Amino acid sequence: MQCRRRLRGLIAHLSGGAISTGGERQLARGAVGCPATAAGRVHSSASSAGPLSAAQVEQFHTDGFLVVDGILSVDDLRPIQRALERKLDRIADALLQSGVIENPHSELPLETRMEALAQEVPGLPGALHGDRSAVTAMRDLCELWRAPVLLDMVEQLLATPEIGAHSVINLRIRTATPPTADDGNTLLDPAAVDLHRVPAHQDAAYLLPEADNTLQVGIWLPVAADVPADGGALSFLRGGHRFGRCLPHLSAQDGTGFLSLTDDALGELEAAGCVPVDCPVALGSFVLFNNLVPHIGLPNHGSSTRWSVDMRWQAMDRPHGDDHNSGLVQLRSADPDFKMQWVAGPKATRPPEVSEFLGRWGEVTQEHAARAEGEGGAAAARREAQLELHAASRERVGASTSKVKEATKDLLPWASACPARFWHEHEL
Ligand SMILES: O=C(O)CCC(=O)C(=O)O
Repeated sequence: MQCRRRLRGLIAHLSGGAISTGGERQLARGAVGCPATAAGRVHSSASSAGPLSAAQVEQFHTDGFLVVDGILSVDDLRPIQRALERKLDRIADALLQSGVIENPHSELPLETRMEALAQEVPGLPGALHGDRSAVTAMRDLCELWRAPVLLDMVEQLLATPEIGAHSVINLRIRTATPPTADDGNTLLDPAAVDLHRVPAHQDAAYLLPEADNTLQVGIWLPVAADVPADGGALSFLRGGHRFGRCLPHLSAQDGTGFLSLTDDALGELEAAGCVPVDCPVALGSFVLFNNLVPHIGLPNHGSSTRWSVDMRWQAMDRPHGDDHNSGLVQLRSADPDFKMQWVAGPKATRPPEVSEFLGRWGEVTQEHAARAEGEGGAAAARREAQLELHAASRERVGASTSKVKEATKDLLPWASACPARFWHEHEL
């Protein structure tokens, strides 16, 4: 599948409402791809035999992302769909028994059923997304994570057979963007916040700096239905990983808890000629991406929920940077005696100066807040409005999430557990 390139302002895509220090800008038209300015992130483009062609391996390293068709099929995803349906059945039943909902909408398929349930229970998608242990307890997802054909492909990209599964894995349930939400999420209506829309970021920003120079190969795939560009697809800034560093991020300040690249950082990417490329993905296809390539989740203007999974792999001998989940699970090795076990290695150690909530970006956020206040007027008013919205949407959804947690507490883990004790390693 071809990615469709749309030259429109990346800042206009921003959902997180990063504290803006400038007006909206449009990305420059015409330039394609950032120059290779990065030192120290040279990855071999030589590919061992595997499912990707040499051209695809090259494209992944050049662009920072790659849409791949024909390696998985729709049938490969059926077990995951069935597991999600079973899980949702049990959750809806528990919500019904507890009086949280009146209608379990059992007759609907995954995509529209979640839409109907989330109308009544806005905390439901987030509660499912947020429960990583329930995700890694899904046998069928774990099987996909270590599927030999995917590991063959990852081995081509990492140029090593010593492959670990990174602990950042998400089941995302991206309900339709509220019709009243604008692209910047700046309306002062907590119900209009698109809580599942991910602002522009580099994945590395969520981890400790120790992992900035580790190549992590992310995979993002729809698991229920095709994802068209306007159905909550991802958009990548082509070549943005070749800056070779993690650019400054701020708290999105809109109730989502996400991080967002600063306007200055986006300006730097724009000046280097990086352009956004929207990537619609058909069921059975997927996008691979580098942990330093900037990307965002586009709004879901469809009428159904986008169910997707994203997970990551990296070389076992590189820092993973995750201090609050777990470490790596080794999935493959050249050692003939290697026997895969669902046991995660150690967490990274959080340096004392890294704050709990914003990771390493607390200082940048404070600095921007001070700058906005100093500027007074529109910037300060915007910040104030965003903080209010943040608080209101947290309150609204938080109350709903608590009800979901209470009603479903006996269900954990929701799906069949992995063969060994992988999910035991996680903190609930
Ligand atoms: O699924 C989305 O909307 C965002 C995914 C993402 O940003 C990621 O997997 O890093």
